[in-house]
Amino acid sequence: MRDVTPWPLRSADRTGAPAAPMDLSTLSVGQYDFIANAFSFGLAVMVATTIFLWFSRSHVAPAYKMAITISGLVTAIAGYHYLQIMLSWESAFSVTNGTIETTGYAYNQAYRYVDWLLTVPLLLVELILVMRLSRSETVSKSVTLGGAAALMIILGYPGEVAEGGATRFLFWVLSMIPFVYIVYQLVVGLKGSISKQPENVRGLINGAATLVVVSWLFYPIVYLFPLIGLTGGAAVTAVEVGYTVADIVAKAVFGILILTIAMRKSEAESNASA
Ligand SMILES: *C/C=C(C)/C=C/C=C(C)/C=C/C1=C(C)CCCC1(C)C
Repeated sequence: MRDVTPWPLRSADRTGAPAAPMDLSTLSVGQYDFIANAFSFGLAVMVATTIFLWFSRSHVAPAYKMAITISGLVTAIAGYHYLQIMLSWESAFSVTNGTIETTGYAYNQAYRYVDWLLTVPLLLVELILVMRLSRSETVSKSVTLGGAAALMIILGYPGEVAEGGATRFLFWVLSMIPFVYIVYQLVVGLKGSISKQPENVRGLINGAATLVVVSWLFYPIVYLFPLIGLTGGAAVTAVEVGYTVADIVAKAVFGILILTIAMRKSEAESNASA
């Protein structure tokens, strides 16, 4: 019979193969706790940011309310998934008398990917909305950038759950194609639109586009950790904590930056009309 145990729980002795690079059975209690704490911190940040962003909607002009609603929606979706990730992590292990064992329940990587599939296009929409471009430009940029973002996540998943390093690398390469397209659009494609932004926010909008590029760059690098010599518990810790830190920067810090831009533009526009 084919072994259908999801990737993280396959261990060397059950498959007869050498330990997979991200074998969860080699995790120490300390690494398990550290990762659990990182997830808990991620959850707290996402919940707090959602509340803060949604309450701050009243401080921006009507034209920017949708951008703030969506920023809070992104952290709300992420908060929900961090709760699920935390629960899945806890049920995948049992710790007794200072020793750790896998329980047989799979730690579910799909929560992260479903989260990204929803939130990554929305993050780009946040940026596009706060720029307040023409209606047709808003729609076309949202569709092309959002579509490329979704494709990038879909192409990454098969490699994330694959056991072999070769498959992981192949899907890394495929997913990098839409990734490079998005980076190009943010660095070069938005230049014209950014130069038309009011002077007091041009720097901030450039900063937001740069924050997207830099924080998103984390993900394909973290994904490669198991392929560049990190193995076992160290690889699992680097990947899980790495993604969590990147999520906090890309969603919460970015959301606050979008709010700041929206507040400045609202203020400038009300001064101009007064
Ligand atoms: C809030 C979550 C965010 C901003 C997630 C972003 C994720 C990426 C930019 C992922 C990119 C990947 C590649 C470019 C190649 C390898 C596979 C991925 C999915 C990790």
